[in-house]
Amino acid sequence: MSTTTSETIERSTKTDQFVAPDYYQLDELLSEEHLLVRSAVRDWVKKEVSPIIEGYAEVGKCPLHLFPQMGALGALGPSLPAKYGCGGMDEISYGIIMQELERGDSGIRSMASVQGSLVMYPIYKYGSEEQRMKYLPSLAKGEMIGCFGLTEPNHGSDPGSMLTNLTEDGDGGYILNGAKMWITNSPVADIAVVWGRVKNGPIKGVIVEKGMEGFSAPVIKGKWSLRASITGELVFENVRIPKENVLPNVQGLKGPLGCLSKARYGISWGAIGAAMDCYDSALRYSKERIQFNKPIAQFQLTQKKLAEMITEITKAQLLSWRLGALANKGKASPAQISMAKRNNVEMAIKIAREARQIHGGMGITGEYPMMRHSMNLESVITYEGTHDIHLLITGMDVTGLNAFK
Ligand code: TGC
Ligand code: FAD
Repeated sequence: MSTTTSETIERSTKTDQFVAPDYYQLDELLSEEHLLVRSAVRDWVKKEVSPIIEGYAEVGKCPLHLFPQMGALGALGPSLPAKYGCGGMDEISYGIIMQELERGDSGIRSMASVQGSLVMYPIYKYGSEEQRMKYLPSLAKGEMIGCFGLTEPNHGSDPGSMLTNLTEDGDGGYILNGAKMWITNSPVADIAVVWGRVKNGPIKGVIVEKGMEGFSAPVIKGKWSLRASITGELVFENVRIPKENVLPNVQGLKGPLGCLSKARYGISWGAIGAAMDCYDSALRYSKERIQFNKPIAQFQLTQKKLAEMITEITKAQLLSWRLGALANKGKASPAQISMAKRNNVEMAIKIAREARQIHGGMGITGEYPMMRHSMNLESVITYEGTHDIHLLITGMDVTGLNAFK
């Protein structure tokens, strides 16, 4: 694993004063375990993420040294079984972890959600016992980094038309050719879970390992969003995939889409974290900032902004909590997950913008988190299915008519 040293980025001495809003006393709906998990991750974010994140985002570096720390916290694959070194937690705990990580930064949540939901989950769900035992414990500890390759240069919203292909190689293995685009963590990943179409056959998943001949993962530069997360391509030129690296227990697009359901659920919680951070900063700033001899919080227009923010955050919290309760019973449908991802990310992006306005000119600086969250959320509203794709999934669910075909 390549690393970016934390020494190169100065730690901020500013105290993270975040206080989470809980307007409807939703903490009463959480168990002791949920509260403990939340407090552990919140404290860690205050101590290890808040002091460095603006610095990393500014220079466009990924704080890879946080991977093993997230592993130690149990934030990587938290709801997978303890047998594989994971937390065995429920879906609400998983959501809370994503909320707290994204309160720090969407890029940090991305590191954890790709690792847990898009790499560890498919290996657990679709892999053999040998594959689980080989990869999951190291991934859970953050000693190994994984990435997920579905999107291609010419096939984003429509992954079913993918060109990446697998040609049978006689002994149950394949020869992999093609390219994937916009892949979180790919340049630093030790393994990639990659989806390709078997020639004249179904889509299958394979585990590609760093160093396999014909495999490269160039970085994508010039991002103004998720600057503390590393994104790249995956390029396969006649890469030989042995049988033991083929995921045996799934075929078809439902394989990768099943992983996306898990990750989108986490994002619905994560976006609440980003929104809470912006709201909290705006509330504090508006009570401290004096104009016309009054705190700006005393002006009706500021109160309207803050009142609308807390209303939307509260609605999103209720939506994700209920989704989590359904997920715990195995009853959260993909369309319900789409609704929550879409609603909560849009809610967060709007709040980041309004909170920025409340901070006036100061709001455009890295002294406050809104611009960073705002820019990050431009990716979050696009990846894991765009805002409009999720709208069409809801539309399809309620009408029974498919706008994609
Ligand atoms: P369609 O015919 O509707 O479905 C094919 C099969 O899949 C099943 N299915 C699902 N299963 C589980 N979860 C879901 N969410 C599912 N959605 C569909 C479906 O039942 C069917 O099963 P079967 O047994 O009949 O074969 O497929 P389609 O080709 O018409 O596409 C539908 C559409 C457009 C909704 C889908 O392709 C889609 O969701 N597109 C968006 C693509 C996307 O979200 N890409 C994300 C890439 S990964 C990423 O962005 C990571 S960011 C990471 C980070 O940093 O956090
Ligand atoms: P397109 O599909 O080309 O969409 C362009 C526009 O057309 C969008 O507004 C879309 O809503 C609209 N559109 C498309 N189809 C329709 C339709 N039927 N009706 C109406 N409007 C439509 N992918 C991975 O596989 N793994 C990763 O780890 C990963 N990480 C990412 C990290 C970042 C920072 C980003 C930005 C993306 C990442 N992605 C990843 C890719 C991401 O999932 C795609 O960008 C996303 O699915 C959209 O695909 P696209 O960019 O090709 O846009």
